[in-house]
Amino acid sequence: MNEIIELIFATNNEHKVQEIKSVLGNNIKIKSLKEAGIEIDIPEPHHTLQANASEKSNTIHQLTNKNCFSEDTGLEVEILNGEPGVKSARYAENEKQFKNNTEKLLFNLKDKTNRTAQFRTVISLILNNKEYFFVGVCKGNIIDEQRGNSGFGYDPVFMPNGSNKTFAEMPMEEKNLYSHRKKAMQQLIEFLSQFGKKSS
Ligand code: ITT
Repeated sequence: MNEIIELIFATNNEHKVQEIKSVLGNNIKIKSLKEAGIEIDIPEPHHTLQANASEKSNTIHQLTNKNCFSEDTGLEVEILNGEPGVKSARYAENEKQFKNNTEKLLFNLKDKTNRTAQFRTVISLILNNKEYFFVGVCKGNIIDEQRGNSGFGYDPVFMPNGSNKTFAEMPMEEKNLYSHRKKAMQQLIEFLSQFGKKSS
């Protein structure tokens, strides 16, 4: 891929923006919604990560007519039948009992021995008016307390397989060695590099 591809990243989550920017090569330039001057809260009304990712990228594409992508991520906990999953961002919404999503998760896993979980990221890319999907998974376990201050969301309770640290105890470069988001993004980068070769 020789030419630089510019993409709008349809997210309002600054942590995601930082993580995605940390894995890009020189040939892809990304603008967050904020950097593109777009103020919008895109609803996520669907029952799958793929449909929500598609909603976000299509909304921004219709608004800008530019190449763009979005991602939707869920934490899928085995013993909770895949919850919080697609509801990860809103898990503790309207529940006064919990300070945040992570507290509710720890409560629901109290006394449970099966702590198996995975993060799953689905990216929707709209390039030259066509949509493409990429998926990245990171398997691990939910520990029984919060550890670390880095990252965001459920990072303080998620320990990826192969490490004895939670994501929140890792600098971003270390999280990237395991991360669902990085894996999905790597596929997008590879796709764009092949796309660049075909179109040149
Ligand atoms: P956008 O829709 O604007 O991209 P969001 O924060 O609403 O941002 P999601 O709908 O994908 O993002 O919500 C997923 C939630 O799952 C998110 O709010 C976090 O709480 C959590 N989450 C996603 N990726 C995570 C990660 O890498 N580590 C920890 N928690 C994560």
